[in-house]
Amino acid sequence: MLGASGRVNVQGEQQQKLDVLANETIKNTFRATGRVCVMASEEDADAVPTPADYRPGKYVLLFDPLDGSSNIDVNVSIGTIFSIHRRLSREGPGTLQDLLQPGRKQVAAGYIIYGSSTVLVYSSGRGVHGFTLDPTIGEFLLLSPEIKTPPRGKYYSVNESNYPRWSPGYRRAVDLLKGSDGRNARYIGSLVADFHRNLVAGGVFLYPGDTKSPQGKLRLLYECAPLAFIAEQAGGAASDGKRPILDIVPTELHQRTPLVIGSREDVALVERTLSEAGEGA
Ligand code: AHM
Ligand code: MG
Repeated sequence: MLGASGRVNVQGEQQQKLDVLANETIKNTFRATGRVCVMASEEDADAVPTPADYRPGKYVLLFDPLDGSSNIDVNVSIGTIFSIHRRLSREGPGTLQDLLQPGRKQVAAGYIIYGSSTVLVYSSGRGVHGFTLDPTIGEFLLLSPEIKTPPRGKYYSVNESNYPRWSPGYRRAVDLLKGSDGRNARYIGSLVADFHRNLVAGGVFLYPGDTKSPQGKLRLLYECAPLAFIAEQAGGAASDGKRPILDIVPTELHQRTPLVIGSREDVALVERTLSEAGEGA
C-alpha cells in the first residue's frame, strides 16, 4: 500500500498507491447506491457519470479521495474530503454542469481524518457534527455535536517556504499573524488535518497564490468549497482573499483558488491586510 503508483494525475502530481485505492473504493461504493448521478475526483481528469447499468440518483458527489498524499508514507494524518450537491439535470447520468455549482449550493459536505483516531465531520447546513469511529463495533459515534470554532484562533498555518513568492499583502498578513497575541505556528501539510485542528482549537490556514501558481495549489470544488461550508457552519469563515469561497462560481472541474480559512476574526484580519495592500476586493 505504500509508495508511488507510477502514474501521474491530471494535476501533474505523482499518484500514490493509496490514492488510487481510495479513489476506486469510493467510486465503486457510490455508483451502486442509487443516490449519485455523477462524481468528480481529484484523481480523475473528467467527470465520472454513473454507468448506464446502475440507477442514477439525484445527488452529485465531488471528493478528494486521499488528501495529504505526501504524508502517506511517513505515517502522518491524511483524510478524505467530500462535497454533495443536488443535481441540476433532470434525468440520466449526471453532467459536467451538475458538478460546476458554487459552494453555497452544497447540500452537505465534510471530511474523514485517518489520524490517532478516525473522525468524521460533516454538515448538512444545520451545524457541524463530529463522529469518532469505534472499531470494536464498527460504528461512528457522535462525540462532538454542534461544533463551533473560536472567533479568534491561537494557530496560524501556512507553508512559509513560499514566502519569497507571495504578494506584499500576503507577506504582511503572515508577518502580522506571526507571534502576535501569543499565536503559534502549526503546519502538517495535510489540508484536512490542518483545517480540523484549527476548527477545534481556533486558527487560520492560508494557501495563497504566488508568482509560480497565481491561484495557489488547492482545488476549489473538492478541497476548498467543502471545508468552507464546514467553516461557515461552525461560525468561521473562508475567503480567497477577496470574497467568500462559497460564492465563487466554478468554470472548471479542477480549478484552483487561493484559500484563507478558519476563525472569523483571523480571516478578516488577512482580508483587511490584503485590502490595505491594494490586493483586496
Ligand atoms: P493532495 O490532495 O495531493 O494531497 O494535495 C493537497 C495538499 C493539502 O493537503 C495540503 O494543504 C497541501 O497539499 C500542502 O502543500 P505544500 O506541500 O505545498 O505545503
Ligand atoms: Mg488534496
